[in-house]
Amino acid sequence: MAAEHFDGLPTDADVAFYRENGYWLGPKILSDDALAALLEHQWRVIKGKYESGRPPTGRNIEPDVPVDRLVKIDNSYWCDATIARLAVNPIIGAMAARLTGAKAIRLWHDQLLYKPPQTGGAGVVGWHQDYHYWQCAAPAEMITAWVALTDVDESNGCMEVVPGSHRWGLQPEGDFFNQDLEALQQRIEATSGRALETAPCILPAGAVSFHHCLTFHGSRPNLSDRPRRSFAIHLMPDGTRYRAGTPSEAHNCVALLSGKDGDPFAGPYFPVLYREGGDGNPWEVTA
Ligand SMILES: O=C(O)CCC(=O)C(=O)O
Repeated sequence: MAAEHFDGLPTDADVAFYRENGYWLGPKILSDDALAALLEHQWRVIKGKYESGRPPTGRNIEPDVPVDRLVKIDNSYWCDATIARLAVNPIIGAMAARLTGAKAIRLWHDQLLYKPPQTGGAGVVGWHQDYHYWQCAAPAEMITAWVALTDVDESNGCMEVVPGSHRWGLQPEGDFFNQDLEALQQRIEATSGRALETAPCILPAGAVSFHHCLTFHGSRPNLSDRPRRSFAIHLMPDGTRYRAGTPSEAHNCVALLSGKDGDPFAGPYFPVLYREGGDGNPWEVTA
C-alpha cells in the first residue's frame, strides 16, 4: 500500500489543529503482530542484544543493571531491523509531511523510551522544547512521531504537551533530565511570561502522536503497575541544514554529517521516509 492511501492520514482539520496547537494525536498505525514484534525487539535492545552487531549512539543505562528508571536509547534503529522498519515507516513519513507541509521527510534520529512501573521521580521527563537540543539544525520545523507500544495515559506517565507553545520561540529554560517538574515549570513560566498548561497525549498501543520541535512537553512519573513503552521517531523536512557553532554542536547527528555550515542533513544516516510522488522507501508498509 502506498503511504498516500493509508486512510488515517491527517485531514485538513487535523493539519490546522497541528499548526495551531503544535501537536496532533494520530490513529493506530501498527498491527497487533507488528506491536508484539516491536515489544520484543525493544526489550532485546534494552538488554544489549544488538542483532546488527552495531551499538546505539547513546544509552543512559547499561544493559546489565536493573531497569529502575526511564530508559532512553538514541539511534536504537542502528541495532535492530524491526526497530529500523518503524523508524523509516512511510506512513509516519506521509503523516509528518502533511502536518509540516514538507514535500519529503527524513529521519533525524530515534529514541527508545521505556518507563518502568512505579518509578516515581526516576521516570520523569522534564519540560523541554526538543529544539533546545537541536539548534545545530535549521529551520526549526522538525517534528517528532511518538509511537505508543503500550496503552499510555496519565496513570503510567503519558507525555504531556503545552498547546500553542511552539509559537513562543525557543525559550532559555527547559531540561529533559530535570526531575523537579514544579521548579522547572516555575522557571519556564518566569522567563517566558506564560502559563505552562499541559494536555495529556493519551494513546492506545500502536497509535502515534506528533509534536513540533518547539512545543514544550515532558511527562510525570509512572505510578501504575504497567511499563510505559514507546519510540520517539524524530523527523525533519528534507532540506534541513546544519548550523555550525550553536550550543548543540555536540549532538551526535553533527558527527554523522561531518559537514560544513549550511550542508543539508542528508545521505544514508538520514534516510527518507516519504517523498511526495516518489516510490516511498524500500520498507514494506505494515499497517
Ligand atoms: O516520552 C516522554 O515522556 C518525552 C519524550 C520526548 O521528549 C520526545 O519525544 O521528544
